[in-house]
Amino acid sequence: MDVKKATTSLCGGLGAEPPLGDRNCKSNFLANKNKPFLHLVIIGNTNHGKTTLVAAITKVATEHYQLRKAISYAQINNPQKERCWGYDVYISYAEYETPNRQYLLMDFPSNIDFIKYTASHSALWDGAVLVISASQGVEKQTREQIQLISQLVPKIVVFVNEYVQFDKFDDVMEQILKEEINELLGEYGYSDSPIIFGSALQALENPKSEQGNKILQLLESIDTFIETPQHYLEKPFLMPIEFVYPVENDSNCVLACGRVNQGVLKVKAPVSLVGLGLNKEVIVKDIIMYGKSFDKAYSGDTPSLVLQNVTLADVKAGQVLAKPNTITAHSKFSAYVYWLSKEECELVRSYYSGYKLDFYFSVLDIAGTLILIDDYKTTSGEHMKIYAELVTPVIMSIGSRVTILNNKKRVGLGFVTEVLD
Ligand SMILES: Nc1nc2c(ncn2[C@@H]2O[C@H](COP(=O)(O)OP(=O)(O)OP(=O)(O)O)[C@@H](O)[C@H]2O)c(=O)[nH]1
Ligand SMILES: [Mg+2]
Repeated sequence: MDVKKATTSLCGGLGAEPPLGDRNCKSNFLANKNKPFLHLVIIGNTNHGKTTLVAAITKVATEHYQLRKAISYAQINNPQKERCWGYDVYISYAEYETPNRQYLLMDFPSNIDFIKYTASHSALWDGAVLVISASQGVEKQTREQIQLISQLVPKIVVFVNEYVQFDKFDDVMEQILKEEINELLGEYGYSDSPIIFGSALQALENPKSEQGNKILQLLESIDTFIETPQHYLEKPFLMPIEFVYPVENDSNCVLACGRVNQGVLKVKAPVSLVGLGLNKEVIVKDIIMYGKSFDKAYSGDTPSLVLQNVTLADVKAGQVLAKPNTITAHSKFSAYVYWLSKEECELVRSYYSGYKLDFYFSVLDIAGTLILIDDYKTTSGEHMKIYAELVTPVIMSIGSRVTILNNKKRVGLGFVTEVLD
């Protein structure tokens, strides 16, 4: 097998289970590697104007900066179906670019798609754009979405939509709405979020108008308020292994694919291969992305690493590659979990604190005890914070994905929000 050719095709997705950084493949960020590339998600209640705002953002960015093509509302409102750990999720991707950065914006057609995607992927977004309709204000779904991303997304920028329709929307009402939004964001640890008032629809219809300028203001706020995820680069290198392949004609090498969660890896550097009973130092012989060799892989990249002096029997999905002596295993954690609905789950029932379930980290299935707050019980189709204690410690970090099984049947999807012990 030609390793580079093979990894090019891997980047396009691996059948049912896409690699973690699959979304990167939709972008051409490698074409402009010296400009930071950020992932944003657009959130907000149904019908508050999310998709219109995404279209307006790409339109205004194109008109003003002339760096990329605009994407129409119709294109964004036609989401792709993706298989997400065995479940169908609908997502739209839209790219835009400013002189400083490149962005990939993700828009979900429904709240349930957003919840399923968030619950089943590791730390994903560098920031979020929250849309709130001026006429409707903050709604229950808005709060739930902020709660869901609060452990994962460092910064939120707010756009209050349909503002111009309301002649009666005076300074006092604007102030009241701002306070309501700030209070809500403050509850989940967000402070100083810029709040821009405007009309996505009018900006889309006339990007050079005053409303177009509001979108420009939004773009500038995103550029300055949402930080370039540099801090992940300063942390020690860490990459969970998602897929493993043999290297043809070289039984001393193995190809390990995944997404770099943090840090920078240099080719030929020693790394620890840890987990599933193994802790071994190995050398990274080559770093391959999109069919090309690179001398470094950065946080956010999705490389295929050629590991030297290991056999296929050593390397397994579920292990991690890390800077030597930087990681340990844990047995207690909290997680945000979506309990599969009646339509999605073969085993519908409620669980209480103390219930024994299996917690599946990548390929690793570990028995553990569920702990819920205030004697709460779980309900199918609901999402909530849980605690759990495993019988054996496993390598995990904030954002690690966990699937919950009962009697070998998947009942919940989630991600680790806190590592406790
Ligand atoms: N009058 C007015 N209508 C708007 C504005 N922004 C969006 N709309 C309209 O509101 C409706 C919903 O907008 P979308 O952008 O599809 O809303 P959404 O949040 O993506 O909706 P879902 O994807 O269904 O959750 C559409 O008919 C838009 O044309 C605005 O600023 N003013
Ligand atoms: Mg929409």
